[in-house]
Amino acid sequence: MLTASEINAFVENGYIIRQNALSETDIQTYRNAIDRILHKCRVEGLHANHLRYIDGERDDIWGVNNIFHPSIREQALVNALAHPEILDVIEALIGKRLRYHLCTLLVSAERKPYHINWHRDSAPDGEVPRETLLSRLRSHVQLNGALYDDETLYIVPGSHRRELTDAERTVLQQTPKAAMPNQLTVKLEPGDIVFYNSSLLHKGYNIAGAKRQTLHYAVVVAPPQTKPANPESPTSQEWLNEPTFLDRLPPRLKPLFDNWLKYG
Ligand SMILES: O=C(O)CCC(=O)C(=O)O
Repeated sequence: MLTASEINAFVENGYIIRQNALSETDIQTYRNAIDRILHKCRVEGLHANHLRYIDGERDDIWGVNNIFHPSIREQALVNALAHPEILDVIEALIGKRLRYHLCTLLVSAERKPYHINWHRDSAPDGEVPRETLLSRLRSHVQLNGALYDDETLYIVPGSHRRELTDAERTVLQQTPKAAMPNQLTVKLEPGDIVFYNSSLLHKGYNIAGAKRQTLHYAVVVAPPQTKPANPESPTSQEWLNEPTFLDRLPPRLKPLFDNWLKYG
């Protein structure tokens, strides 16, 4: 599924882009599903506590979290996680023992510019010890799957495997949206997917409001089978424990959600 050089690029550079991973039919199916979700969120006012609001003000959004919540769930977007061009790639990058982490949508805002600060997902200030970063080289995969042309994600290739440079620290502390040395704009066409390490320094920038609908999913390596389960089920996203959700999961996704329920 992946060449050795693609796997090596993911480890070394922190990302790989798979072009034309999604078919025209996939793209249209996912766009239609996202249109329905956005209608529910923006027009019907559903799911309000799970939206990514611009500037924290509840009048414009750049994303929808927890898209498997029953009030907005679209089976096509559940099935998308099992798409061979997604799940086979994730397995090739980090192995077959997986746990669900998040499924989110990233969308263009309607009225306000979208520009978020440089960060690593686990540390908004970017300060993570090198040993921790090195322990995460194949611990998880995050992806942006574009359904329209998407040049919103900016990254610093290779930054996931080292501590901040002085120049990066200065940007993060003083001008956290400014140009970063060695930054790269991830350019995706509809159907392209970038798979990346979320410890990369990255930011989102869609100042002109170009139409965006992008799947933003993440999967992590599950703990070893010998690790005892958490005595209590996870308290967040409790709907992932409902038979109406679990019974309709594609078979390949069942272990990912079993591990979510087991380890939280
Ligand atoms: O808009 C993007 O692609 C970046 C999103 C992001 O940085 C995040 O969700 O942490």
